[in-house]
Amino acid sequence: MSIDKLRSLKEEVIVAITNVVDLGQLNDVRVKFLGKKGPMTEIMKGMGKLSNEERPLMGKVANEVREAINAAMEEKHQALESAKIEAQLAHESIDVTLPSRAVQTGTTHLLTQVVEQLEDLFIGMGYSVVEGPEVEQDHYNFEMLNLPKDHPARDMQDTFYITDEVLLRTHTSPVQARTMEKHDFSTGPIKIVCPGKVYRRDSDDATHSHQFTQIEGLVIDKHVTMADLKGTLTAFAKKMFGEEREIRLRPSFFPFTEPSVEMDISCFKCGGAGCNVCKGTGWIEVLGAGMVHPNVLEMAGIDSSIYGGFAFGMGPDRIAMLKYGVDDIRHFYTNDVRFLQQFKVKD
Ligand code: 2U9
Repeated sequence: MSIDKLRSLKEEVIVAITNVVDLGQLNDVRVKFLGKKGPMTEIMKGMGKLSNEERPLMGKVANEVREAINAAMEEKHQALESAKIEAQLAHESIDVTLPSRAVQTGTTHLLTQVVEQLEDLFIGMGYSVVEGPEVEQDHYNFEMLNLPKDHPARDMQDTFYITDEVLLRTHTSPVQARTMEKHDFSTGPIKIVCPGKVYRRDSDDATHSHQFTQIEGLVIDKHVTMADLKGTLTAFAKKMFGEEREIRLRPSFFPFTEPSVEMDISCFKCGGAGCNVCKGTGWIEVLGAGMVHPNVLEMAGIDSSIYGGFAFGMGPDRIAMLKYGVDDIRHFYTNDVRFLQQFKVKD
């Protein structure tokens, strides 16, 4: 092996290293030229056969060549490693400017929306919201509301009884009865609305559900008149169904109010001319109300010769069905998201 051959071997290896495109090929070059059977090993092995004069120069050049090759190898190795990392980073990079995938969010249930609208409306008129137990005592659900033991509304057919004395409340009125019983008039009048779930034994169909919602109002003070009730209900009708609404009170009967009325609003669809919503009458029934029966006041320990007031009750299910054109009460309780999503509220 001459010095020239050694130098041209170096050139050959450097060119081979330059042309390498990945770490695998670089390793092939290493094995081919520097491996056990490669020319470099041969050269090193052949050193021993050289004369004493030739050996130092050949040894020096061979070391230079080996170092140059090793340096080129190392440089290429690092270049390929960094290229590999660069490629990986480019591949794994995240474009933070891309729009994200839409997250499926829930929405406030339509019934909850309507109950909240009603609460806000009455809070705006100075009422407080009061809630109470759904599992109730017969005493608060019936007895205190002037529904004695033999009253037809207490029929086993209509009420879910748990024991003889405990039941699922059939209306939210027991919440008012409990409030009246513990009220201290030196702190001011009673002015409350009581929303919540109520239960009645019923066969479910498009207009009946064994569990539905109610919101009832109660005002007790000195000098409360039916004119106050009428003004309150007119304000409710206009705020809930439009400023153009008129109301109509028809005589009715409830055991807990006397006199009792039912309230109709002028039809919000046809304005009173007659249509499918008001069934041709021009009027839509929306709630019941009346002046609290003296028996109810006395049973709660309130002197009916000094205090009196009015009460009203309505079904948010019915209000929501009318206002949003829902044709089946069961939609509120079967939780089909296709129904619920139609009433999505914007936050
Ligand atoms: C007390 C005294 C009086 C609440 C009232 C009504 C009339 C009424 C129904 C309408 C449809 C309930 O949702 S509905 O089924 N309610 O017509 N409710 S007066 O009177 C009370 C309540 C509590 C202590």
